[in-house]
Amino acid sequence: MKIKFIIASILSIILTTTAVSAQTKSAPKTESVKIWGNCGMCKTTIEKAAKDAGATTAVWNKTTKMLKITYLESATSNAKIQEKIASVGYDTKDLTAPDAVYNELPECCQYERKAAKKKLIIDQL
Ligand SMILES: [Cu+2]
Repeated sequence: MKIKFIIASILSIILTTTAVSAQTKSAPKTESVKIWGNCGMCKTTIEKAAKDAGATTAVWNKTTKMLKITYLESATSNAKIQEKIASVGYDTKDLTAPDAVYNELPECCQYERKAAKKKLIIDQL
């Protein structure tokens, strides 16, 4: 009787541990990444691009320029999401959007670019 109880206890511990580790593996990852942009329209485009790249949630803050993303590692990655955002015209922490795409953005969305900022610093030296 006692042995049965011990076996049952051990089994339930193993099952719980397995369930927890499986949950950790499939748990969504939350990260913040800087995306250059201007206005509410930029916000819509950036968030849509992130979701198109597989993010489950994407919220861009116009003031801080930080994009908060959650995603499943089995579905996408931070790099893939940044690639998609850069491809629609927005500079990201690791990537610079193609000039041709940036130039096609509506006038209100022509934000001060990451590269332009760097150049400005060099010009001032
Ligand atoms: Cu905009």
